[in-house]
Amino acid sequence: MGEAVIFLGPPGAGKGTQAARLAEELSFKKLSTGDILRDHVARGTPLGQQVKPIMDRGDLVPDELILALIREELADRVILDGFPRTLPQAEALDRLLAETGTRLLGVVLVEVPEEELVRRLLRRAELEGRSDDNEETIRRRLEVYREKTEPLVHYYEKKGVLRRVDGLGTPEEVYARIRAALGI
Ligand code: B4P
Repeated sequence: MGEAVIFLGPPGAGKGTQAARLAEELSFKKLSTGDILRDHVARGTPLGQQVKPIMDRGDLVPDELILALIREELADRVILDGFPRTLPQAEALDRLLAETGTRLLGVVLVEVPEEELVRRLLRRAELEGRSDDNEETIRRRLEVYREKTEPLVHYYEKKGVLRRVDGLGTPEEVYARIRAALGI
């Protein structure tokens, strides 16, 4: 029987950072839809060419493209970073987990105030130069998060699997809170 952990939270909350560490320590596969899409863009694949303008605007890539990626990449023990991001994605994931007999260990919601999110993403823009880390796109990504992804908080809360974690502080402090919240 497989096991999965989901990381949920606004852009810049530290999901990618925390998911990477948890995956390494638990020997789970980290599946980041953002990383997979950026890799396609960098390699100039047909999918990459299709999604680049969408990502540069800060909008979400269509659900059917994301679901095809997830079906290909899902593993036995997996940390999902940046997926699901819409209700149809969450419903499709539920079906996939049921089909593969995978148990959801928890959904970690990393909570960070908006001013701090913008500050972190602008700092990353200076360090890494990601094309979607400019102020206009960051505002759009936050808007899309509130509209499309935030409803998942209620969705998972109703299922009793949501674990809220304060994302302020050092990555080390946040990580300790996540381990405690998941009880693993
Ligand atoms: P993502 O790659 O998922 O981008 P993100 O939401 O910005 O999160 P990320 O993981 O990069 O940032 P993090 O919070 O870890 O998505 C990018 C785009 O891909 C989307 O806009 C969309 O177009 C597309 N996409 C991806 N998945 C999709 C899906 N399922 N459906 C549709 N479209 C999809 O970290 C941010 C920064 O904060 C980092 O620089 C980090 O170093 C720093 N940081 C982390 N923890 C910190 C801490 N405690 N203190 C200070 N800084 C910290």
